Amino acid sequence: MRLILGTPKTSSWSLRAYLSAGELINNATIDWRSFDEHSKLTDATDCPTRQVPVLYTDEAPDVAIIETFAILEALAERGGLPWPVDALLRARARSLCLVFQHHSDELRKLVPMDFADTQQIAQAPASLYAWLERLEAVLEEGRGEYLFGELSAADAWFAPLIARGIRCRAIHSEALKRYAAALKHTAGWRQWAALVDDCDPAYTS
Ligand SMILES: N[C@@H](CCC(=O)N[C@@H](CS)C(=O)NCC(=O)O)C(=O)O
Repeated sequence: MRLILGTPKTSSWSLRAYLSAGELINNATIDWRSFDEHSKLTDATDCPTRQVPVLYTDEAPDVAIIETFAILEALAERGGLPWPVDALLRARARSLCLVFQHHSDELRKLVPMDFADTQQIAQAPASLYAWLERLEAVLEEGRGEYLFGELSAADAWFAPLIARGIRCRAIHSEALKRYAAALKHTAGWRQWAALVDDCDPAYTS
């Protein structure tokens, strides 16, 4: 399996793909790409939409799987982080992820993910708090450490939102603090943070 991913410090879509690979990441070839000053890939070879992430599977090494949501699905089917087993929870998890995808452009621009916290963001935008509150409501349903109980693809999807919450020092409730701590303890998050030059300790402690 080959994953084409962007810079660990800032590539939030890549973080999702990386985390959702779960243990598969240990046997994956990762092709890291960087961005220019306009946030465009400096090398878009094998990236059909000139964006990352891109997944190439062992069974069809010439077929590019693009769009992060589809990559999460493909990885879950191959032993990566699963979606919730319960059908209703699975549908809710996918709905939440897709609603976020369709309504997060502004938030992504206001608070780019940055594991090195290059510039402090003193004032968290209302849209960040609104999304953190939505996650908090799911967590308070009390299924366990993660959003839908066991660690799932939905947690990989929302990891960049938690990273944005950390960047803005906007994680205040006990439920969100516990969730952020649990995410930070996952092998995937720790491996990702270790890839970031000058990773801010807030992402690892
Ligand atoms: N809708 C795409 C978005 C992917 C995306 O925006 N990737 C960013 C990196 S985080 C990228 O490749 N940016 C370069 C560009 O848009 O030119 C997906 O779900 O994968």
